[in-house]
Amino acid sequence: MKSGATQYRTLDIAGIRALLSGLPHIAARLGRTAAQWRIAEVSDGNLNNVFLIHGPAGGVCLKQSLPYVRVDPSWKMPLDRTFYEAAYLRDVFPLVPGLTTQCLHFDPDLFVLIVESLSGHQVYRNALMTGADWPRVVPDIATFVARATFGTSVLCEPFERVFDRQALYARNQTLRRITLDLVMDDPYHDHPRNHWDDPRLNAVVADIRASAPVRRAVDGLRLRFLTCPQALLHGDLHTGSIMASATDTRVIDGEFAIYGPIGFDCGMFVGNLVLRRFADLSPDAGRRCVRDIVRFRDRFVEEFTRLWADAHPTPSDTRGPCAFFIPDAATAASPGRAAFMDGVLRDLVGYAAMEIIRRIIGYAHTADFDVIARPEERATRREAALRFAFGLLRDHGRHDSVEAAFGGLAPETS
Ligand code: SR1
Ligand code: MG
Repeated sequence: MKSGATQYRTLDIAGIRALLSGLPHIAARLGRTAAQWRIAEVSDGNLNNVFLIHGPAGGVCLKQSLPYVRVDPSWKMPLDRTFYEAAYLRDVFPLVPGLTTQCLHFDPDLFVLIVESLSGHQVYRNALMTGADWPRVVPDIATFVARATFGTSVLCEPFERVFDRQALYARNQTLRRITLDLVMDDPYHDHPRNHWDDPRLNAVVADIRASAPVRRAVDGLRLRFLTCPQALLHGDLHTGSIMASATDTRVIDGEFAIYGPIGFDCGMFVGNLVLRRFADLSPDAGRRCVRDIVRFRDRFVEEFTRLWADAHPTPSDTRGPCAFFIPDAATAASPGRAAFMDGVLRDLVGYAAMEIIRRIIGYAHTADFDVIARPEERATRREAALRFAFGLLRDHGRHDSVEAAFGGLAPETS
């Protein structure tokens, strides 16, 4: 990555106006003169400053890395995360053009990323918390994961191109380290970054930490996270990384992009659907959650399998994709492909469980449970989510299907 980091300064509203005035393609998109642009800070995530800029002709979204964690300035951090987000957008946008945003500009000195702005969208977590039930979002996310991962893997591309890309994202070590520590390590022992406000959770936390099968599962998933570069991942695909409306879905915030196991992206998303289910007091929350997880699995497998069926092996000297496990011509069956997909879904279950646990007892919680007014109810719901995730990890690898792992979240109907 090239950078003149000495020119870095954190931009305020005047600085943004000046920067954008000097970018003709952005200024044209906004329209008229800089004095007419409305600039509002909308920083919401843990790491960066984010601004929306609107002019008479249109809008853009500007994101700037800070030299520290936005929500904890004492936690210093290099600036390169917007570089990786820009790279991720450039790599996956052609694969999923309607399901993410286009990178319009990246400034390697200021670590500023500019993307198209969205209108009429909400953060999907917030939409779910206020009762939205939009049928497009879950299949859209499944399509996004299938296309973005398949298209950046050796199942689709010559290994030379994939390995060059792996080498670039291998440098995104700061954010991989955060995921490794915050998701896969801290919650499983005492660490000052962990926190939970209700002692009623202490017993289940102790049970999780004392369990040998959980330890084995976590160690296995941690190792796969570091040693299985199957495809380019979004790396932080929680429901706050999705902007949605009833008719449109966009994945944002790809700064955690790395090569890793495909089931990691699937598990992050599914884990957040499960968090929502435990925080949702409405009677059909369980049924909706299982419906959505099954919808996600069905669409993901369908799309990934379709893409794989269309990939054709090429002679090795022409450097085409490596489409392994060609289906049997007579039966169309490919046990090798089925085993690969089973492995992805096994990973999904494990990483979903780890996401649930870290969002309740680790550093970065989600807002889902905060709206439950009574502290006892909040604690009961969080404890139930932790017990559920505990079971997923304790039995990891022994679920025959996604239904076997998550079906218990829906109440029995007679
Ligand atoms: C210090 S960053 C904490 C969390 O925020 C991001 O959104 C990721 O989820 C990360 O784990
Ligand atoms: Mg984020």
